[in-house]
Amino acid sequence: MKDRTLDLRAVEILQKNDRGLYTVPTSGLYPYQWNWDSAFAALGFAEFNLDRAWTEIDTLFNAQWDNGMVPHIIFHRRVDGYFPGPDVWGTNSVPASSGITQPPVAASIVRHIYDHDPGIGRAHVERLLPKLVAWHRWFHDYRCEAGPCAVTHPWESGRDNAPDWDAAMAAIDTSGVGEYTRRDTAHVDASMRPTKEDYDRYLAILYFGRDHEWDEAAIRDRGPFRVADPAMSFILMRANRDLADMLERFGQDRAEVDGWIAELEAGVEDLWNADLGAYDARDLRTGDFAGSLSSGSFLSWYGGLRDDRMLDWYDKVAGALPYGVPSYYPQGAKFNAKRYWRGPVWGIVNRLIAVGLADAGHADRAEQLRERTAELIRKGGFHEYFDPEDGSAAGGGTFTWTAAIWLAWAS
Ligand code: 9WN
Repeated sequence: MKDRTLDLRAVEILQKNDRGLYTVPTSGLYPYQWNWDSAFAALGFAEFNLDRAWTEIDTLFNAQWDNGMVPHIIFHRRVDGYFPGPDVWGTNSVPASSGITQPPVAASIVRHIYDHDPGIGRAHVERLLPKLVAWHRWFHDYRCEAGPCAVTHPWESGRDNAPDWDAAMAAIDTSGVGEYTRRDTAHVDASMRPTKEDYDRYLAILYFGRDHEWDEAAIRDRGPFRVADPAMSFILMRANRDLADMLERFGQDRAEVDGWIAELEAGVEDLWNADLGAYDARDLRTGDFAGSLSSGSFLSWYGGLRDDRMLDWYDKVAGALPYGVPSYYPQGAKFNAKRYWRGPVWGIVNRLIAVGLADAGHADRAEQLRERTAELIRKGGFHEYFDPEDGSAAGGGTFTWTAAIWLAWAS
């Protein structure tokens, strides 16, 4: 049933987080433009202001690097309160930005928004298509290389402290990191955030990129962290399908993108962990599986795979707790209901999983996931994420992407 009060509140949150040409995830904790947050913001804006939705995407792609990379944070103007800020990244880009990327949900959202009103969207899509192709080509050159898609920093995955990265993170040398002051724990309780050891390693990996002047070949070949990620692979696979579809509709050649889809389809087979019976992250430096069943594994349907190998696990994980798909499986030893990506449930991930489930013919499960997500928001408001055991709200408040998925999907 539609809830007019919550609809209005969601619109109000998007407007409050709107900085004119881009939207912050939430003021205070995240005062800049983040890549996949921004794409989700556009999804939400499209429900009531299509022009503003296109502006969001246009601003994001105006920050694209010459090599095709679209950064994970864009520091349009200096704001106090977030660490690590532009000076720490040292990318010298204009506008200032971080040196890594984030999950490429943008092409799929562009296609979704275009379908709202092709008349309004046509000129935007025409301008965006070459930029999207360049970004995806960058992924295939520097992150996938004819295999599954890897992340070179946990922040790149958007799932910062997921247990998926634990083994690879344990190998990071933090001896050169030195002193620094975190800002996140001034905004939210430290027990909900990554640990100090995590942050030391995040910085050590960042410093490698900065010391190599963000040279992608060096990061690819010698970077300290390189983990193939099912979530990134499936999101890129889906984004490639949506991009190929748009290219075709605009009378352009889709062969290169079709090639990438085929490579990813073959590549994700390397991520099937037969012992776990699931898609699993894999450290490309050692070849070892993480042995971690996270919500990203359930994006195989979203990626477009039509086998149901993940269905038993889905029912076990989604059925274990009352509120949707936890970021790490509750049966796992590392499950923590409050600590960020080690257990809590995220509305945006639920939406991605549900879109895939519906496409693959599992409409009942998709609808149940939507309803459970809506229930979380009705109970706890538009928070960053939620405890999957009792549904309590966690992390930052008045969060852009939670408001956006309410408007575009959950309500
Ligand atoms: C680092 C903004 C971002 C999200 C990520 C989430 C968190 C940043 C942080 O916040 O990451 O990029 O400082 O914790 O993990 O998914 O995009 O909402």
